[in-house]
Amino acid sequence: MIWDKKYETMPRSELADLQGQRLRAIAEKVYDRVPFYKAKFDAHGVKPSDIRSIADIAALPFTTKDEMRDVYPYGLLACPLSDIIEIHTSSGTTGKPVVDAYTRADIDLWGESMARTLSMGGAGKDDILQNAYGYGLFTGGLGAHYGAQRIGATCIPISGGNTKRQLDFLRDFGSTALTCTPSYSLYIAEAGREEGIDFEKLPLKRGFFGAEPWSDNMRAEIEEKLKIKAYDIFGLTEIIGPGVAAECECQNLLHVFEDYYYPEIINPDTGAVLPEGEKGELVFTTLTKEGTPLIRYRTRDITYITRDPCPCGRTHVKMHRLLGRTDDMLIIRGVNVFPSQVEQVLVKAEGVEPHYQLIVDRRDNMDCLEVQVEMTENLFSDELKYIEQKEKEIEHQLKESLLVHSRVKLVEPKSIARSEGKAKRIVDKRNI
Ligand code: DLL
Repeated sequence: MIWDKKYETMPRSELADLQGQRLRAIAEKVYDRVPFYKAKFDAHGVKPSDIRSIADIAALPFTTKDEMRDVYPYGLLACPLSDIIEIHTSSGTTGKPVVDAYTRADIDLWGESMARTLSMGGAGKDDILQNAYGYGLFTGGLGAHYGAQRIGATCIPISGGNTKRQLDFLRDFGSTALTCTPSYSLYIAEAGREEGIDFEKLPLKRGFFGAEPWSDNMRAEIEEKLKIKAYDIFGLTEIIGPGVAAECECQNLLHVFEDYYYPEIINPDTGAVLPEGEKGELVFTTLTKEGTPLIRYRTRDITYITRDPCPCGRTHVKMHRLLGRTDDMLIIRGVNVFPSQVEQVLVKAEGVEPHYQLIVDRRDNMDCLEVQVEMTENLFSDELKYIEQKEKEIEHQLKESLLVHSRVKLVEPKSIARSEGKAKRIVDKRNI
C-alpha cells in the first residue's frame, strides 16, 4: 500500500519543483538562524538567493560528521531550544556524539517517514508489530514506534535482547510484523527452532530490517526460516533515524523519500556529483527538517542511485543496498564501532602496547568482536591469573566506550604482524 500517494507518486518534474522550493527555504533558514551555516556559506561564496532550482544544490558546501561534533551539542539548532521535544545522538565515534534534535513537526515527519516504510512492506492498522530495535538514544526503537503508531498498528515496544521473551511474545501475542536488525532476526529464528517453534504456524508475515549491512543471501535465509517477507530499511541518526529509504513490495532497491531527504552521490575524493548509476558516497540534504536541518551531509556510505521507473508506481529515486563505507566503521550487533575508539581505550590501559587487531566474526548469527592486544614484556612474565584479570578489566573499559561487548585476548609481545604501510587493524571474517 502507498501511504502518501500524492508525494510518493508525484510526477518527477513536479517533485523537482517542490525540491527546489524546499531547498531554497531551508538554505534561507539555516543561513539566517545557524551561525555555523552562515559562516560556511560565506566562506564558500554562496547565498541562499543563488538557489533557484534543485540543480543549484551543487553550489552549497558539504557538512561532515567532524564539523557536527565541533559544534556539539546545540550548534546546529535552527530553532529555539524550547521548541525541541526530543533528542537522539549517534554512537560510535571517539569524542562527542552527533546530535539530532527534533521539534514536534520533526517527530511527525519521522512518523510519516516510517509510516511510508512500514506501508511499503504491506503493514497496516491490523498488524501487531513486535519492535525489537533498541529503545533509547538509538533511533531504531522510537523511529519504528512512531511509524507503527502512525499507521495504527498495535506496537509492542519489547526493545532488543531477551530472545526467550521475544519468542514468547511472537507466540502469545500473535505478532504479524517484526522490526530488528537482520542478524538478530536470524538469531531469533535459530533460537525458535531450538525451542521447537514451527514458524509456519505463527501469524508472523513481514519484517523490516536495517541498521547494519546484509545481503540477498541473508534475506533468503530470513524469509525461509521465519516464513516471512523481509524488507531492507535504511536511515541514519543525523538525518532523522530509520525512515530515510526503504524497499517497496518489489524488494528491489530502496526508494529514498526524496521530498524530505534529497540524495546525491559524490566522488569521495573530489566532491564532484556523480551521474546516476555510478557508485560513490551518499550525501543527504534534509529539505523540511526544523530542529537540526543538514545541508549536503556526507554519510560515508557507498552506493549508487537510479531513477528507473518502479513497477510499484512510486516515482522516488532508488538506491542500491549499501555497498560499503569510505571509512573503517564497523557495525557490530547494530552498534557502530570505529577502531579508533578501541585504540583510545588501549592507549590508556596499563600493561599493553598499542599493537592490536579487531577480529570480527558471526557465530550463531551473532556478531562477535575479539580484540587482540599485545602485552608488555613485564605483564607477559606475570602470572596467568593476573593476565586474565587484566583482560577482564580492559573488556569492561571497552564495553563502556563501545557500548557493545567484546572479548579481549592479550597476546605475546611482537606477535601481531607489523605493517610497513597502514596497520591492518580489522580482520572481518563475517560472510554476510
Ligand atoms: O542505524 C538507523 C536505523 C535504525 C536504520 C533502524 C534502519 C533501522 P545509526 O546508528 O546512526 O542509525 O547508523 C547509521 O548504519 O550510515 C549505515 O552505515 C548503517 N545502516 C543503516 N541502515 C542500513 C541498512 C541507524 N539497511 C549507519 N543497510 C548508516 C546497511 C545500514 N547499513
